Amino acid sequence: MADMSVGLERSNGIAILTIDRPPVNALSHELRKLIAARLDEVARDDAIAGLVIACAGRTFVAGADIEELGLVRHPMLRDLIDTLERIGKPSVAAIHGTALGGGFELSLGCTFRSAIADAKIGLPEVKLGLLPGAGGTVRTTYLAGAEAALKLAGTGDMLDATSARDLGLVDVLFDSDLVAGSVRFLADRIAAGNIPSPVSSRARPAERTDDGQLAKMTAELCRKARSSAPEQVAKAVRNAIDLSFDDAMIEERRLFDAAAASPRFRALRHLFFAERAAAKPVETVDAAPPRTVQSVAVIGAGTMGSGIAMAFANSGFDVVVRETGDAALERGMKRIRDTYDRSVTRGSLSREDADGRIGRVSGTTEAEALSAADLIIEAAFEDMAVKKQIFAEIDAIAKPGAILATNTSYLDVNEIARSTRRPSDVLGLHFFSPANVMRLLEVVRGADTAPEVIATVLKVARRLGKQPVVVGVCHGFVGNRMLQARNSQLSRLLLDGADPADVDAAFRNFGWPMGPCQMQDLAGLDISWRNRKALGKVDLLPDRLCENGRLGQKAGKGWYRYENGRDPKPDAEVAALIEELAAESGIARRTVGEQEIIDRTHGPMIDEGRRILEEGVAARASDIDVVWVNGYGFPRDLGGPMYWDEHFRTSSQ
Ligand code: T1G
Repeated sequence: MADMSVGLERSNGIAILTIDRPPVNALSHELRKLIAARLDEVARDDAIAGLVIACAGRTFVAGADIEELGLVRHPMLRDLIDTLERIGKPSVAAIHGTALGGGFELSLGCTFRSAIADAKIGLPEVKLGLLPGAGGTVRTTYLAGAEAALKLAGTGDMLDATSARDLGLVDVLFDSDLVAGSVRFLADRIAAGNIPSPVSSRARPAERTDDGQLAKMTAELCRKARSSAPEQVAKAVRNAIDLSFDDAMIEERRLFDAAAASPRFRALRHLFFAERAAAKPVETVDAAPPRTVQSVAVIGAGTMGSGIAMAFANSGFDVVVRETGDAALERGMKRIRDTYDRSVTRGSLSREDADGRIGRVSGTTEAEALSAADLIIEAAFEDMAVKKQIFAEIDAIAKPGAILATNTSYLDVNEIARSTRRPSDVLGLHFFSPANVMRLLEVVRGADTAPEVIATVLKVARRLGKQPVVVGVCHGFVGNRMLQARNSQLSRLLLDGADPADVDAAFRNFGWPMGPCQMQDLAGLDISWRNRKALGKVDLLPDRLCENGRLGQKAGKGWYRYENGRDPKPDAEVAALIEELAAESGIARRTVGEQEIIDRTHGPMIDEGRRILEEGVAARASDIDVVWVNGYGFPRDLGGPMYWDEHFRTSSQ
């Protein structure tokens, strides 16, 4: 109890209830009891004409306490909000920070909502496989209509205060003095006698929302989320239109209870806390304060280098991209300009924003330009000799305290660090392509990397909006090492009797966005072909595809053929090649079912994950889950590979 409080002050007949439970005022059972007691005090005090609910700290209530979800502990949030509506006195929720989930629902129990200009509201429950469980779908539909309610609760995205005001979800905005302004606003409305009824008593939206439109929106929401969770939101919104308020609330609660009891919610709750734990690794507990990073240099303007440069420019960093030759530099800078221009054309970025980001990226062929950088990221050719030569060069130029990072996706970071005189300032920052889009960032801790260097790059990762996971050094670190294991039996599966379309269909049915064959065609079969040759390894089937120029989508053919450039079509040539190689290997082909495909790909992947944990390359099984859902598209509803293995994998696997 000591770490939370609910204060109550009085100001000229207006009570100010202040919730204070760091870090985000999450509505735990204990907090709900304290709030209920204060509401009872307000209801019984005739000297109180109105109530402002505010929060201390960095944000208004950011939701129910996710740890407690699914537990029945009275007062339930739904009941607390009903009590708030019935205290018989007008109220204002004064919103700052992010009023999310149960926090925004609490505000909907008030007569009014006020917000500071940079506040946000949201109903992110769908990202946990849930739906709002305390009236959020019903009251939002009453205030803003069905389509707005479905969009807000179906995407789970935050809405800025101005947009919320335009939708009727917020009544008044303040540039400053939120609480004082809210007290004055309420006092004026009371004096004018201009007090609307509680949201639950207001008329439902008049317009008849088109069922077809809601259905179309729902399908699109599910497609984008790669989940059926938005369907529950749509049902609750539909009920808000068709049923009485009370009946709609009963139905919302029924839908919520079912969702909160589901394995999908438990998997997504696991990931919620796993992602936060991964960003706070044990290494940085006693670390010195993070260093300042504002100027960043990227070495290499290829696909990865330009993507990394954009990731930093998107987050307000100044970036200099260094290439050795003018032509390569111009290609990279053009790739950056073209990418932003496409975003403007698509309408996802304003011209002004795009120009601002382009303006933050400069190009050079001069090594000396690197000397001012706080952080230098090498994104050059995936070859140890090249990288060691680059690191020796930048070690001589970089200023003291600069952090030197390699974007290698496989190679030994310790060997690279040893090519410098500052190994404690060297580590790996493994971005995933496209680096300006993919959230995962494997932070590869070298044997000599200083804890404060880890703490510094974690702070940078947060500013980039990346999901960092600190991993140790081994071939392929966590993600790519397990990817190799997952694909280790792919060729043999195909020779045994599956075809590429069977394998990819099994993966899609499992929940992957696409299967390994299509993924390899997309990335280019020549990448792993080059890797195998460098390691002196042979994989007959893909080697033969590459030898026949079937390098993937970019070559118009790989495992599949691509007539119109993108859609994979099974190719008789590949089928014949598989038959031929099977015969050469004396393999009698047979039917290979979906379960066998999953067993023989996911089984080796999990075994490799266990070895990674035993070796300490990953600190936690949940870190491996975070790598896979954020870097490789492992279905979030299954919690990540290690969680899936423990909670979903059937015994036959
Ligand atoms: N419950 C419990 N802990 C929470 C929490 C929550 N709702 N939100 C954050 N935390 C913890 C988090 O684990 C971390 O802990 C610390 O707060 C800082 O979080 C009935 C059922 C608010 C945007 O889904 O989106 O309401 O690691 O690192 O980056 O209908 O936290 O420090 O020990 O993320 O500044 C709905 C979830 C719940 C919002 C802040 N609400 N939170 O981001 O900090 S379900 C949510 C967030 C619900 C009702 C339903 C973010 C944030 P630790 P952080 P941040």
